Amino acid sequence: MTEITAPKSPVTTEEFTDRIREQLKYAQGVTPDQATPADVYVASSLVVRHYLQDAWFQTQQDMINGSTKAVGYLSAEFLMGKQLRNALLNAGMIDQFDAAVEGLGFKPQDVIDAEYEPALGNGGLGRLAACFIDSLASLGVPAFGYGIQYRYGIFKQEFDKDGKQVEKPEYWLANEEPWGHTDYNRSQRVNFGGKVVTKADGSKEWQPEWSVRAVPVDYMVPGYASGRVNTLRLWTAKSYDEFDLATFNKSDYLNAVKPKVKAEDISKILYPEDSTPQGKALRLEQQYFFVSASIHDAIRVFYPGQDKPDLTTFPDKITFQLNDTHPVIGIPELMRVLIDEYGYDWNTAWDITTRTFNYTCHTLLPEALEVWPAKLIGELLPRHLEIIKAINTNFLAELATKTRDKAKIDRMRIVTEGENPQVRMAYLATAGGSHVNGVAALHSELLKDVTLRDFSDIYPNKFTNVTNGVTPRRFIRLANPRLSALITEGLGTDRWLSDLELLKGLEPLAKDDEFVKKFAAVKQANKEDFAAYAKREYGFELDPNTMFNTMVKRLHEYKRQSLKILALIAKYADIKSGKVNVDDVLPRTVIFGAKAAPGYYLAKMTIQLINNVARVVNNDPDVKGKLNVYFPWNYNVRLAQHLIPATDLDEQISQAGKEASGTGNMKFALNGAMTVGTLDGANVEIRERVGAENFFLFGMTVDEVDKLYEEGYSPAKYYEADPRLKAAIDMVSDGTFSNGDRNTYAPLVADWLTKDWFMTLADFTAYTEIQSDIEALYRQPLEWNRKALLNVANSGYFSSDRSIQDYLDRIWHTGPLA
Ligand code: 26M
Repeated sequence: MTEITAPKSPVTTEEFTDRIREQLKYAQGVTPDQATPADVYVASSLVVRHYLQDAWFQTQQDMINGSTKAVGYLSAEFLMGKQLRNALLNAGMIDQFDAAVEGLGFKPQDVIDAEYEPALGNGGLGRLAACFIDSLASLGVPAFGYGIQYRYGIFKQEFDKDGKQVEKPEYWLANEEPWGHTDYNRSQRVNFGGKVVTKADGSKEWQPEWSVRAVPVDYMVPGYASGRVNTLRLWTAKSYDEFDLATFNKSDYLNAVKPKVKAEDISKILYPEDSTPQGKALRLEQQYFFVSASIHDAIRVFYPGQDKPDLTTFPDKITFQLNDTHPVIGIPELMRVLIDEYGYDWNTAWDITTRTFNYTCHTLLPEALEVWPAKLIGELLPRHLEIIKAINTNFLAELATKTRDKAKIDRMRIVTEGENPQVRMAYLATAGGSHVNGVAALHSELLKDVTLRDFSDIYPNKFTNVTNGVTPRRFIRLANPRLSALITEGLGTDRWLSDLELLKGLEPLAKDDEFVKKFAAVKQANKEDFAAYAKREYGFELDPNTMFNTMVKRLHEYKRQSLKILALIAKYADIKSGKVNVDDVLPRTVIFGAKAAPGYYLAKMTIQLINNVARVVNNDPDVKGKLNVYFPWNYNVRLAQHLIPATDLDEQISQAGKEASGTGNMKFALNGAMTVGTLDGANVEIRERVGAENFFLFGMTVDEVDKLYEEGYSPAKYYEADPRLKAAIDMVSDGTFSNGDRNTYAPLVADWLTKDWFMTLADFTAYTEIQSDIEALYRQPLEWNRKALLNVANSGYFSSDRSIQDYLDRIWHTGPLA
């Protein structure tokens, strides 16, 4: 008997059908005959919202009236992915939806696909925020996600005829968007610029120069089987000019409407840089915009109608998690609100503030740590600069009571000295909050020992780890229904969807050849599905009887897509030179997905190289179809959901000590892919859990990387030492992948041979050597699948439900609503 714990549908198929008809008629204004899949999508979404509405009200009421502290997850990005099917799953209405739309003459998949994916994030950090709010709601914890409703999400990626990346605006709101509920009555004024004056009583008054109206757009966040619906509140910027125009009757019409453009620019576009902050004023405006609105919103929510609320209880009402440094301006903002708007003294305000905020760091790259010129902050937020300076002064004084090491104190300054003082946001976050966490065990250690060493020396108890996780609802149940059914069959229950450690129960089944064969059949069917999808969407011809080998993530030097493509070129060169007999080559299909920041020259050149390797290799008859390279453009959540379940081998090959965690690695392991990877980020923990014998490890460790760096790294040495590496690089230089032009990739080649910051060349030999282990195992399908199944069985830890439980226990100290 299989135990089914999935939520029960609140509707029958007949009711669902009637409701869709009703929405088609009254909201869409079409008959079922006239309706398009997009109409049915909107109508169905409105029906789902309808059934979630009471739970949404109830959750908000219980939160406001109860005494359970809420979580405010402050994040500049929420990479949600499509909403409809997720909401249907969490509300228990998938079957009724499928039957209803089929009854109306539509294919459920067409209706699902009609939704435009909100791509309001760059990559890992934004997707993590989306997984976390899903888990918070599923655990029944009262929570708000607070962010920005960008009008343009991460750019839409295309490739031109030369294989170069072209960025197109992603105007995701071009069609009706049924999920967001704009609430004009709960807007907030956010001020900028101007000056600070000292009043007669010595208190400070900020006299801003201009303001923007922050209007919340609310999204339901339904928990899985929890009966709870939380809120994702994304702010959109509106101008106050309509007010001003109406009031002042300006005579110069064109000038009167001009500022409107500027105000509404604030929430216009998501910055596509995710590693090297550009220090642009508009980005700081975005950060302050959403954080200021969110703080005021929380005060409004938790102290309704109170003129003089007792804000010393604020940290008992809500805890704010800072998703990286992007919302850190919230620390001086809460100080300002408490002191200037509510009249608290500095020490009380500081106590409230430090008890309210916690900070998650997501990087180890020094160049990725956000730093703002004090001058810029002063121009945009003069009062905040004063407060930051005062925080810095107090902090340095406190440090002087804790250490006599003057050099150390100096290194820890929040505001640097000199002609162009800078504000270090990571330091401000560490000083201004209760806890700092990294996102995987290794990362948190390196944070303590390297990046924030001085801080962890003096405040060791502030530092903790919370290893990332991913939601099993979207990334197993929705993405991989076949595997989900098999897991439920194997475990005899579907409870794993809310308690993923239950996957451990699959471990004994890895000894059962019949079960392993079923598992293999699931993978094979997923590969066939993906081949059909790739054909439909991209025109690719993938052979599902080859190994599907995937590398999907942002394009970055440290992630080392170069290593993958060089190894592939080396294999191609082996075939071309006759060094290996093509008939002995294990057939592989290598699939890349990656966006490069528009200004990241080497990353964009790497994309161009991959596309041209694909063009040459796929069309070379000498290869006899043994090597295939595909680069589906515009990698996004939807493509991830199709590709991950179909992957045999996943690449996690960053230089050790550079990838904070990775979350793709978890999604692949949970979907029964094997991983080839370095000892970096969460790979370390994945390998510990699934077993070293079920993970393809290669490459230098963090210590070996450090040592080689200290000795003086010279990439050319490795080029000379490994003839296969030399052959691969020479092939890039000699025009094989650029129609004979030897200049096309010259900058990339020069970088490899003279700089190679992330030691791709040093790890090349080890990476190519591990390939024979991989191929030997793949030639034994039963053994391969046994190991892949053990990956699934032992990856339950990587549920974002577990991550959230760790945050609750170690940092937030709150829990589900009573
Ligand atoms: C900063 C300033 C200005 C404009 C943009 C940014 C910015 C945006 C996104 C900086 C970094 C951003 O994302 C970084 C990121 O995605 N980091 C990844 O976070 C994941 C979740 O913790 C980890 O798994 C990855 O290892 C880490 O690279």
